[in-house]
Amino acid sequence: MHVIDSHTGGQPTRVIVDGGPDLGTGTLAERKLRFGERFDDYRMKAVLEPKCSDAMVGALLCPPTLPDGDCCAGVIFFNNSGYLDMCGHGTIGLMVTLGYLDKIGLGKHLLETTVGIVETELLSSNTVSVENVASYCLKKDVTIDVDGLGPVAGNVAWGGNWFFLVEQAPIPLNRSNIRALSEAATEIRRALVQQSITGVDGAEIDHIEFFETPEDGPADSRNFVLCPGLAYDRSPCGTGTSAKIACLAESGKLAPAEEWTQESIIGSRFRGVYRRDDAGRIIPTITGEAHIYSDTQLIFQTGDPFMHGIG
Ligand code: PYC
Repeated sequence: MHVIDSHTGGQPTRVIVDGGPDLGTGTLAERKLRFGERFDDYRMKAVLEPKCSDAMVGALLCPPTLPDGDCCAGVIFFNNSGYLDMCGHGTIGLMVTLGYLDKIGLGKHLLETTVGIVETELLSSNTVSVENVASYCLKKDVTIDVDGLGPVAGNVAWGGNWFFLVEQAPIPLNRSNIRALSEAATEIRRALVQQSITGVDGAEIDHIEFFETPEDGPADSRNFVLCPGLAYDRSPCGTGTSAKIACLAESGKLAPAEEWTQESIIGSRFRGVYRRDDAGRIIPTITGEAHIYSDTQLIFQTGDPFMHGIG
């Protein structure tokens, strides 16, 4: 399997360039289902230990399917626990990787994801902006009872994945608290399930996001995001920043085209802005940097007991 690894503000992306599964035809959402049902061993081989860390997000390149699309590619994102709909840092990593491979040049490129087409722009060999899918706040000021934390208030929002956004982080957002933050976020996720608080159509809220206002520096906000496989996002999380921008926009705290700088728990940054489309929906654009660090052939030796990863 030929893979190219990059990181976007510290958060890794592994693009399968060759040797991935043939998912056949149908919409990308149908192919994502088929990936999970029939070819999940490819996901495990690509992103589980011992070949990878838990933070890795995989990106399977697929031929685009939408009839009117002038898309340069289709993509299905996945991680250590399953499949993602959209991934902001992963899109930035993917576009930098396609540039590195000379498959695209500087400029605008449409990319098909399982939740729709996103417009990307390769601004330099390492900088990408992503105009994400329409984002919105579904439920405002929801209070849940959380074991060990008591009542926690937050917003449920969509930014390409489902998020529970907690303005008042239960613990200060610094690197020495990453384990405690992960545990607190895991309890919140569990409480959301127990208290039947979901996204649209009962979708599980599988990303938990805490915020803090930095005392100094250029960022408007620092965040900590727990991903579905319980790894934390080293980047400021593109879909999480989109969900945050949607909440700010809906509460009148951010105007169209006004810039929002989101910083991650490790200090990497995304710049975000939004526009309203003809239907009045919030369309965020996230800009960040990715760097390639490996162009690798993964080897699966006969007899390797952990060929499919440590599941
Ligand atoms: O950047 O959207 C993102 C993301 C989702 C999960 C990890 N990163």
